Amino acid sequence: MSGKPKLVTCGLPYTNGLCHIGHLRTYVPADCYVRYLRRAGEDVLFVCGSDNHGTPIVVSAEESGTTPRALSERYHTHFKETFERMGVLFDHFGMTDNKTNHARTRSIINRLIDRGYVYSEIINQSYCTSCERFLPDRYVEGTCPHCGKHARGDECDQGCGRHLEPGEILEPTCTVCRTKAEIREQEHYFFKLSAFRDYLLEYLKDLKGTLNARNYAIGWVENELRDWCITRTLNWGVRFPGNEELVVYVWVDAPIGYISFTEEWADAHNDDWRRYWCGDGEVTHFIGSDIIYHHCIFWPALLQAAGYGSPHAVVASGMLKVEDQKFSKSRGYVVWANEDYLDVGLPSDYLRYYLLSYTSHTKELNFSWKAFQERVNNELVNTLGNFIYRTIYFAEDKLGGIPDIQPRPEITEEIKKTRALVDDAFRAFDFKIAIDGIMTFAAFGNNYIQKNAPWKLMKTDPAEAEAVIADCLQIVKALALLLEPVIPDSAAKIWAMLGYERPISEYHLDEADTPLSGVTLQKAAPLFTKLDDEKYAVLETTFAGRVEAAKKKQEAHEEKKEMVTIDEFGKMDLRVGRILSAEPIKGSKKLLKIAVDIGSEKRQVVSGIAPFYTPEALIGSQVVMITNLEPATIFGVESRGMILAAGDDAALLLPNREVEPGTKIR
Ligand code: B3M
Ligand code: ZN
Repeated sequence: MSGKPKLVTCGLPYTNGLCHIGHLRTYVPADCYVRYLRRAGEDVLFVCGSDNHGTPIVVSAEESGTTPRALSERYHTHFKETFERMGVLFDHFGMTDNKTNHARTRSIINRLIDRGYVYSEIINQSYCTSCERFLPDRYVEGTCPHCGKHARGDECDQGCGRHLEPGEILEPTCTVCRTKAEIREQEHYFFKLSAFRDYLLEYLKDLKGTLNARNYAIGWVENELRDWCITRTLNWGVRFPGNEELVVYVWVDAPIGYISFTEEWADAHNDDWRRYWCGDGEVTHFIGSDIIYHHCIFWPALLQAAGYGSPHAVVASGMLKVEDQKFSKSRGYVVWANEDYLDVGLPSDYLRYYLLSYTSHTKELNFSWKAFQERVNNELVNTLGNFIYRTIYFAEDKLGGIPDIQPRPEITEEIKKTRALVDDAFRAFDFKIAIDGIMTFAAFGNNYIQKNAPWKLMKTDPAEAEAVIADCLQIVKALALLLEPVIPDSAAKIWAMLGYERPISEYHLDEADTPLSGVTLQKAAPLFTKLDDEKYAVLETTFAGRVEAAKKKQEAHEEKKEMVTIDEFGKMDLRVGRILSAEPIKGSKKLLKIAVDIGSEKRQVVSGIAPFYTPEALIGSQVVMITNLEPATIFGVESRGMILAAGDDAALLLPNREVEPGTKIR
């Protein structure tokens, strides 16, 4: 324990999409870490908020016919509520578009300008002549200049993962109207990131957190450090203090949100945010590994330049798979927090347990419903739930409460051993190791009760039965405290069953090996419910349906790609004509040779409508035909055009009133 005030943050969710398992992969461990620190008696503050700026949100708002602010508020509420439902409890959840953040961002930028870390430069930028605007970030698509893969706006998200500066993308296309963009000059402002090379190399050496974050960042800094363009041509965001026509790049005001959310919390709690950001406080950022660059390079340099303290640790979660496939919303390999999970009645603790214990925090996590079912049933229900239920049930039902006996030293020893392992593991962000340790301890409890069989001892040696149950109750108490960071709802239930009236969140982990006293045991109730095969089948079917639907959508999208433009349609010369004559073609049962008056001339075509019309019935009828179809010779007869008909039995298309032959169709 360092005694320093600690601040923990999570990467801010953009307000243009719903909460999914990808978010939870980072937020749940952060919450677990914070809960652990609190159980260990640390002074810790947990803040987050929604990221409201940037082009993706403007584009989404445009698409759904609303304003970026309204869209942001809607998703902001969604995230806030979903996190609460998942037991991810922030002390404060702010919005980057709020006043505090506008003010803090402008103040920091002014500092950077005063200190000479910002310069302006005329740069080439993509410009869409059809939309008549510059194309910042997500408004442009093209080819990554580094790896040649398809890239979107400010990042090569399908290729090398690099950040792309404005104007860098090759073969730029406007994402709104699909017009090829042209390159135009515009004045923008840059942050002198390159001046921080030495500082960053020193800083990164000591950066705490997970090694993936530190090592990637060191590699990038050693390789090359380019200045960052920190302004954008957009009408949504924090106005740039040096030129009010521009806004600040979202990746500047988003991390500054971490500071302004701390400010908002401090204002409401009569505290001083500076003790976290400008004093000896320790800031720990939990993020996804795709934003290591922003948090380990850009952000600490910005803070250093503006005279703030630097983050103490960056914890980056590994990649995510869903049912063995790379996580992908568009391909349906996703689990939506509400729709797929909470709303179908699944308890938040089960998913928390899965996410935290599946693998090491920095490794690839695969979510599958089958593995989920197995782990819930085998580990939560069979090992943990079973032991706790048996212990409390036996004590309450057979012994009438908590025996007045101290736990044996070997039990207290086991608790201390587990506690030490768990302390080390949580502090090292090794959530899986911590949980494995706790579950080993639960299995120890299970063995202990099984081996000693107090139900048998009751007949032969009731005093010994009481001693065994006193030991088991102590194990249950320790398990509740150790598991609170992992499965807080279940831990709270155990705590209440043990008879505590004050919530478990008010207790220190040191309580784990102090005997239960002054509490009255409550009736045992099962903690976890088995996920039966029927329920599993429903979950699996829903998932498969989503993947199928995504595939269909993708196919429809591809078909759409084959659509013709209005210009292409305009190339077809469609006209109304009148049939002058029609006669069978020798050797063919299907074809008729037809002469059509198309105003300017008499045109001969071959048409496959003989099965449906006698020649006599056709003469005099108006038809629609394409007149500039390439000529062809069919059964030795020249055909110059085609009469249009609908369906398999060739219903002829006609104007709904008589028009002059030769009238153009448009
Ligand atoms: N809004 C989301 C992401 O790129 C982005 C995080 C901001 S953290 C300051 O994961
Ligand atoms: Zn355009």
